Amino acid sequence: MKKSYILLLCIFSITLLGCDKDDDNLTGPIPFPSPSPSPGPTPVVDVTAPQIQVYDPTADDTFLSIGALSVYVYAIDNVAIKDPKVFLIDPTGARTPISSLYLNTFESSKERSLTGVIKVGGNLSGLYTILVEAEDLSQNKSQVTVPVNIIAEDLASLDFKTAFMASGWFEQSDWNTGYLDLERFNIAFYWILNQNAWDYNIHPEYVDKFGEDFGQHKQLWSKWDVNKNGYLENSELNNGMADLKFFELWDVNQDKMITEEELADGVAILWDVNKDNIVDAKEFVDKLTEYFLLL
Ligand SMILES: [Ca+2]
Ligand SMILES: [Ca+2]
Ligand SMILES: [Ca+2]
Ligand SMILES: [Ca+2]
Repeated sequence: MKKSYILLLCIFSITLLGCDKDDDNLTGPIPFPSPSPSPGPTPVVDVTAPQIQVYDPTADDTFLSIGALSVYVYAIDNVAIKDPKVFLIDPTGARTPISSLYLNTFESSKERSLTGVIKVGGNLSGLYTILVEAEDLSQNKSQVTVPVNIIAEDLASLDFKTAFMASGWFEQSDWNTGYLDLERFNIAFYWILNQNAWDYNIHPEYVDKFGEDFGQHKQLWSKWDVNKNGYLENSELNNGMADLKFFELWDVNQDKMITEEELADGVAILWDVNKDNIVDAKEFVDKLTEYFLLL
């Protein structure tokens, strides 16, 4: 009864005033006047500077000036951060921005990380510093420094192990873990065998040369390419590497991980061609340059 009364009223009011949905409230409670808008959240003053973590390089590690220096830095802020900046400071104090690092993407505006591989270059040996600066959107700044030793002397003047461990090759391959497990070990050697990062073909002559240079194995390719399709499948690489027994023999403490030192000692045995327990410059310089100085 009430409903048809409202309907009637509506029909009546359409002609005079127009009728809309709000009229459903005709019988509803009288609304309170809406309260004045509540004040917004008090703006928080950000006084906390970002935190920086340097995963690579490790403090006090040693690198050849012609080798690869891997850099991996991460910064996080409590609110929002700008892109961090990374500098190289040489022993004279000269500061050069490292602009070739890749900025990794994060969904969060609080985080940034930069990775890449640089070559220090030049002929100045000594203590260098990697300086990382981070700043948030409220101009709070923080910085972290990591000292590294750089060797700029001629390779031929160095002993093998020093030169090998300063090549930076290991740091590019260990995914910041400090060791290579079997899988990473084989992948690292795949990248040695694959001279061209843009194609996945591995050239038979190069595999043969690798065999000669790492223990005088003859015609390694024909042994490795078991299905004779001219292509090195993953399983062929893994089986081929297993046949060479590098991982097994070089893992001296048998913990199924190869450290940088175990790797250096393992290669040293193969490269000491005249078996006098010294890897001299003639024995290692060309090979180190070819296989482990990848830049
Ligand atoms: Ca902050
Ligand atoms: Ca094959
Ligand atoms: Ca080991
Ligand atoms: Ca020797």
